[in-house]
Amino acid sequence: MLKTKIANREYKTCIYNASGVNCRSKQNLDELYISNSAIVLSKSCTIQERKGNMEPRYFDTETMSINSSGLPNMGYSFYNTINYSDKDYFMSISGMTPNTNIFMLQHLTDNINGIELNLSCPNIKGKSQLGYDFEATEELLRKASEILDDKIKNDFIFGIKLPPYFDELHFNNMADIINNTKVNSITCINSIGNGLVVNPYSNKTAIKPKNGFGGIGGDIVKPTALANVHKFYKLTNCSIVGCGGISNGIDAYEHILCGASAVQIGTQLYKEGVGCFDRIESQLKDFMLIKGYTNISKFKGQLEYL
Ligand code: RRO
Repeated sequence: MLKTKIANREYKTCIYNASGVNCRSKQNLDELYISNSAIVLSKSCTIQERKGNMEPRYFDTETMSINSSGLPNMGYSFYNTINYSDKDYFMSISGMTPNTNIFMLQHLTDNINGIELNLSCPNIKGKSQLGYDFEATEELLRKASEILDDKIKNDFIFGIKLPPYFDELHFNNMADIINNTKVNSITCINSIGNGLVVNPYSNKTAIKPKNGFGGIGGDIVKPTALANVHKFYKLTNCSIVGCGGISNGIDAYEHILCGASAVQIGTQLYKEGVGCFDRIESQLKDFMLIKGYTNISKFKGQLEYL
């Protein structure tokens, strides 16, 4: 019922982890591998191992999360040599410079079935999110397309993870850039960057790094996520992977209705653990039964306007 395709690759279900949650260590990745996650997606990696920002760097409530993890990861070589037999394994790449991204793309092992090039980490002090720099993004995607061209012909997934956009001009400009590259999958959205959560009783910020500023996720980002999913679904030929505000089957349904071929779980996976995949999958199936849909292709992108 939940089978889907991302670019040219087929999957038995359409739900997997958002990069950043439960995917840093080998133990985390193995948990995803044996879970009902459709794909195992790694933590965004840099060439060198990183410990990340100071703690506390994550805080959540019923409706939202804020994080400033600061790209803690085991380093590129670690993620590049992971090998799973009968489940796809994607590597998220988030080099500190365009050149290190290029290097990592040039040296991918054959174990990797796809990448998610992260253009949207909001939490590195002094560094802007690449996805908001249209010229730099265009240049990186052009070079990456050349490097990955042969792999893409063999059904490799060249995915990118975008920050949220909020303006018509930005949706159109980014879609134009993507349409001139070999990108075949777009994950919308990363956390909404540089939010600030405060505690009115203690007068303090909820997290420590960057004076409390961090990426916002959870329920409250769903309208922004759906808007980005739907815009890029309409404006590109890429598969869209929805991410943002999915904690139950109906949230997943809404993302697919707006055009997502698959969805990722971030904040809810952090709160609930890998059991969330089974639960959300069965809730999505239940809702599809009520609606009379036997396959997600029956309603994918079928959003109706008033
Ligand atoms: O590690 C992080 O602080 C982080 C990353 Br790389 C990202 O892409 N999105 C996010 O919310 N946190």
